[in-house]
Amino acid sequence: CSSTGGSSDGKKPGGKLVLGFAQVGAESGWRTANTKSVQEAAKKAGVTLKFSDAQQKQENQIKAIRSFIQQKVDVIAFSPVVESGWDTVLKEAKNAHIPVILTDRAIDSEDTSLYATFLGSDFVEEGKKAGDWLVKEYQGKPGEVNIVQLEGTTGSAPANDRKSGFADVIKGDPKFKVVASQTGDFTRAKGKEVMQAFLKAQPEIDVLYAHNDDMALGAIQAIEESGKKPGTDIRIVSVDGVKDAFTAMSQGKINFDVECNPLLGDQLMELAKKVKNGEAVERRIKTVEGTFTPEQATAALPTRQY
Ligand code: GYE
Repeated sequence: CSSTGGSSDGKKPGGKLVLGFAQVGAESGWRTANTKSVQEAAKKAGVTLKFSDAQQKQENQIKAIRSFIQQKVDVIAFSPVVESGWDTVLKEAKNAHIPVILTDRAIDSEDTSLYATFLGSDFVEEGKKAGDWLVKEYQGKPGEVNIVQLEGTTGSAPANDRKSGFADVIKGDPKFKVVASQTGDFTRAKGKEVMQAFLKAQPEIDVLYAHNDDMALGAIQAIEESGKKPGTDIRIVSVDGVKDAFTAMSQGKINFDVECNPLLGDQLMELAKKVKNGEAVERRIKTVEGTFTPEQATAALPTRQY
């Protein structure tokens, strides 16, 4: 790679690190909080952020990454919409000597030299936590437990992993039956629509497992419109831990929420500076997160940031 080092390529205005960030979209409260965190952290760290919103489409993310390569940004970070199909574009980044950081979601590429590090949650663990709660909740109670599942975006790491982590735990007891499972694309509107279909097709639903809070919140509307009580007639376990879900929990409409932390901005800026300087970073950085009962959610609500 040869560079004339001139200012014509628009690189490093004022010597600042230039970070290209290809976001998934604005599909959920979690995502909005994540975007805000990245934008605020960039400002604080003096990083020039080139931000792109892919509207949940992989092709848009690929285009954004190519444009970052063309603009010769210092570092590229992105939260991959789906797990597969990234090798070609990431090889282009590698050939251009631009380090890549995966934030929030992983890819399934076997070539781990295509990215410097992956910062985000352990989604399998989150699915397991949801399953653990369910097993405890129905311990010693006879009878089948009919579960419907609202899956996240098809092919995305959080949908794949939250599904498998949950399945792993509940398979230990045959009374747990997932009677219907479909994607709601992590949005409220889709969550509501798919829950309406579940309610029509399934005579007996005991539990809803939603891969994120926005789908759970959409489903709550569908359940209420059908004349049933969310949280009571149909017990609900969800993932994320956003404010709106905590409000629903304080009203008894969600029974358990597994936390997924969207505030990755500061850590991302730190990592970007390090990889830019060629410093060694850990390959996998997991976010620390907990779980919430309705009591805990109600207590946390006044100070919840997102
Ligand atoms: O749970 C969901 C969002 O990738 C962890 O994406 C993220 C997920 C999050 O749309 O609300």
